[in-house]
Amino acid sequence: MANFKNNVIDILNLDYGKSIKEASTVELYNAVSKAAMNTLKKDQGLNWKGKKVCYFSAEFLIGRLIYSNLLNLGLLNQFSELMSENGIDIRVFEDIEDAALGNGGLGRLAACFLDSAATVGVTLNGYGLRYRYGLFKQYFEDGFQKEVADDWQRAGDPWSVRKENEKILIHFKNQTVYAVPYDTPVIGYGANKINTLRLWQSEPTENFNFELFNNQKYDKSFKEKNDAESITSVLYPNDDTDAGKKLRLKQQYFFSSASLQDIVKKYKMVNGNDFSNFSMEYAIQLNDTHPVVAIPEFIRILMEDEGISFAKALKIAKEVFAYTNHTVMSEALEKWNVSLFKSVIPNVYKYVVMIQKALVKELKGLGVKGEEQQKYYIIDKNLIHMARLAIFASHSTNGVAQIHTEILKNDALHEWYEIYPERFNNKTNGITQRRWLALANMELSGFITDKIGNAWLTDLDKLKDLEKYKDDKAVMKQFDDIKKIKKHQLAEYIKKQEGIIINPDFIFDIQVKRLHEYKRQLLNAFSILDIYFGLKDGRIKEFNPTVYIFGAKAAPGYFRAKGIIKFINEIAKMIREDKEVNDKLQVVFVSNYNVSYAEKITPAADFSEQISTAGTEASGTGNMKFMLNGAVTLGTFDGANVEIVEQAGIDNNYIFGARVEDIQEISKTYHPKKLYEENPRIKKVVDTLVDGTFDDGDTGMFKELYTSLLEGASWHKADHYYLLQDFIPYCETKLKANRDYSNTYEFRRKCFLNTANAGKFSSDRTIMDYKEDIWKV
Ligand code: GL9
Repeated sequence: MANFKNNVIDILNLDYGKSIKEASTVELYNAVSKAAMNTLKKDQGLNWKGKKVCYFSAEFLIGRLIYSNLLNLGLLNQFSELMSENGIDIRVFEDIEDAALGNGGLGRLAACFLDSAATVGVTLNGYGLRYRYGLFKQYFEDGFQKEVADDWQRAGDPWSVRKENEKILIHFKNQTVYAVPYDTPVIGYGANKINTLRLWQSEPTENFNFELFNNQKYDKSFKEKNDAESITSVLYPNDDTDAGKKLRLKQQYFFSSASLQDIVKKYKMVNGNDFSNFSMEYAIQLNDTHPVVAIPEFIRILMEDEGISFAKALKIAKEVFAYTNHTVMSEALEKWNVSLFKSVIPNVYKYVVMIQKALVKELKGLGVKGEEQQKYYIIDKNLIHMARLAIFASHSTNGVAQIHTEILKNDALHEWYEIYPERFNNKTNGITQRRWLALANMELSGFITDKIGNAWLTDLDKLKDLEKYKDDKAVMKQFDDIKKIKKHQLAEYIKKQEGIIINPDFIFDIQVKRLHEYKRQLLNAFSILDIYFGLKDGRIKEFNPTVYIFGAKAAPGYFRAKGIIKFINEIAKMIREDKEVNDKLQVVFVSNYNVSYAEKITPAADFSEQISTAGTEASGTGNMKFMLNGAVTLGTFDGANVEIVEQAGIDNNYIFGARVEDIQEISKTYHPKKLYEENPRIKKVVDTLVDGTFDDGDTGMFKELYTSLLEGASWHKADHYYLLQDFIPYCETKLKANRDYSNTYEFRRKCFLNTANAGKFSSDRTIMDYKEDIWKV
């Protein structure tokens, strides 16, 4: 360890013939990473002797690894010293690309789980896809979202090791490819445990066909290579929707099959051909429906390669697999067209049919009558229902927040809960405090450690000890000062990134997350317009200056989401140019919101906007990051907001709007157009979509949003997410919160109590819950 610094110097010298001062950022990055890798003991994760959890996920949104690895290895101080000795800012690696191998919450959760499992000592290895290009990079052109490819390996990938000898053949109907593993060590805090993230890359079985090449058939010989590489070429940029594409199914099968073959091979090396012990050695957690094809593939492998009977293979599968549901959006519960499925993996389809037959037999045994059976069918009307397959052929189905699990049980998956109540359980999401507090907010983290010691780093419930300072004005002042620092830093960063100057003395009211109708960024936009008009016409007299900050990527094919981005950018421009209000109101939509941007944004928030329609956001995890960093939640009773308020107190947050039960009632007679016609405030903001206030460049986007609210479309009824229903309560709550901010001490005390009560939302706790209830490690 002591020679870590020298090691960096040696590597730079050997690899590039340069000193630290001469090295480029990329060279320095590679040298520091390599030196850190050299301090590791051999990775234990994949070859661990006890029970191993395999976390199958199509997405791991790990972000930047260098700082978190240095922290967990205890090398951050040496690194900082080395940089300051050479006059280099420790933030130098902020120019290095994030590894954005995920879309949003679901992929980020997987990354937090890796950190937490290694820290709490659970052997959990991640299995996924090594995409050549991660989630697209976003920029704005005249307020419209544009996308460019994310070449995340541009500076190299010094944290992974290619395991050439462990590559595996994957067979599709008309194609065979290699899955080549790249292993990234996952270092627990204190480096006591090192697990592995194994990502598979698709490659041709022969680099190119020499015979064809010699026959001058260049095209065909290169086609084989391209077809193979295309499987892991790009992450699907869809959030919560079913891409339904052949390539997506290929990706899912590719990594599921590779991971299973790998696991079975390792199992046999230790246990021989006796599979009766398999579920004692392995637990496989399926992160959403994306890897559910692993279940029939597992049964196929046991039957075809190991000669095990179907009944026995299904029994083992049920013991080994567990499924996590992350959303109730019906578009997101994947269903594969039978003919498409058969055109890609006909050999696996056979086993889906067998599972379907076993299901029908079991339903009969349970007394489910003929006509009631169909709603359970795994294969139904030419579609394969992946969630149904997962629930039937596993022992556990979990939701990701209390309210979400209740909705699964009582509504979305009610029929399954009726026959298998014991399979359903809740595992409220969490976030790793190492990344989201220790690294993202060193100022607050130093303050906390100064007050209560540093045990919170591995035991977040310790934050509760902060409560004893809640009436100490001097301590609240320190806490307030830290928020000021973080706001200044963010303002600096936004100036650098976006070229926009925001006032750090304003309230920072922030909504960052994927752009989706159900998350209701449009409702936030409307409320800002309402405030704008209220300030102009004198209706609003008491108002603390506020900057409303947005960050969000829209799926490239999601027309409405892109319309909402353009709309918010138009509002931002109008307000910026209006001298009458721009000393009180600002709006900024930051570009390319990603994990690293979130690390800067989260600590600077006063208000955290969590305003999804009740019953739509399964959990949310951004809400937890804001809470931990001392923001109050302005939100609905949805997802984990419910538990946040339960922990921190309803008086320390701002909750508004219809609840799940209310929505169920309201939906029966909902008439948004009536609300629009009867309430002039609603009418005024909605009309800006069509009355020429804003320009959508003749795309028809704004008109389409207007129609979606008042008339609906073939696929959704009018105002499907109840924006107009919640509009007035939202605006009133927002204005009340704004006024409350005037009492700095009282307001910061609320923020402080949020931090002090965030213990539950550590992903360390979540992992322990999975371990005890599901994995039984
Ligand atoms: C999501 C849910 O929408 C979130 O509410 C939840 O917090 C996370 C993690 O459980 O999972 N499901 C889902 O498909 N996404 C989620 O964020 N979407 C993306 O990851 C883009």
